[in-house]
Amino acid sequence: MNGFEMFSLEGKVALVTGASHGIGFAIAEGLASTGAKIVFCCSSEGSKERAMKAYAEAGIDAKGYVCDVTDENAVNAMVKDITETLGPVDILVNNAATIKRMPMHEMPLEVWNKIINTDLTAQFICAKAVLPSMMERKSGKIINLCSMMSELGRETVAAYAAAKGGLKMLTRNIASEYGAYNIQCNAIGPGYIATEQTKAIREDENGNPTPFHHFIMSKTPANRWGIAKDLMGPAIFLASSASDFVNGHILYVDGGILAYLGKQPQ
Ligand code: GCO
Repeated sequence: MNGFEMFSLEGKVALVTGASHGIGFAIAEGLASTGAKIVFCCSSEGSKERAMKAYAEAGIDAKGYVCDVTDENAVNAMVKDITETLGPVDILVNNAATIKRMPMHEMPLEVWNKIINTDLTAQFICAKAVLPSMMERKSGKIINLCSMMSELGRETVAAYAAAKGGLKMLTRNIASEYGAYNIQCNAIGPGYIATEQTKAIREDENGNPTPFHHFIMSKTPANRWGIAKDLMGPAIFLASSASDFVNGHILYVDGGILAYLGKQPQ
């Protein structure tokens, strides 16, 4: 197998959750560019329609579902339909997630539960739905989207950090439990990426950089926010045979944040 063949996803079915926009969309674009058939799901008809347009504009023939990934029956029905129409899922990218920033001592239990459900339990549900067929076929790739918050805490993101830290261990556990079936489960841990999700912490209401923006700059050796496309290469690697002996790894794509103490005050 040469280098190009190693990274090829020709003939593979990739399910990317929450891939109507942002990081999920960029990852789907990356996987499609190396030959994968893209299936995505999102939470409403409206975002599915907008996404279908965006995929068509990018020249990608994607199949979209509206699916609540925290609902096991809905996920199982979607996976069944994908299997019957396109074939079994070869690559699962657990990307869908949510965040709510507020002090923990003010966080209603419902908010905590919603974040844990969406950012941790849904990933269990989706992986569980695709594992039996991957085990039978002795082949499969599961990629979880972790975060800086899988390693570090900060004010206002208690539930998100707890879920993303849990997802890191779920990644290692899936790798441990199913590695013998030639299933690789790894994670991508994006650093601070300029997406809709981070808009509120990047810009004030007039579009000017926030103090948090300057803080992130001082923490990022690359001296810039990431862009969603920075995740494409790492996703292709973890979805392809190039990573067949890489298992339980968290690949941080953070411009160096986790290696750096931070810029000294001038
Ligand atoms: C925050 C959150 C997220 C980040 C991300 C960092 O600091 O508010 O952690 O907004 O996007 O997950 O990896």
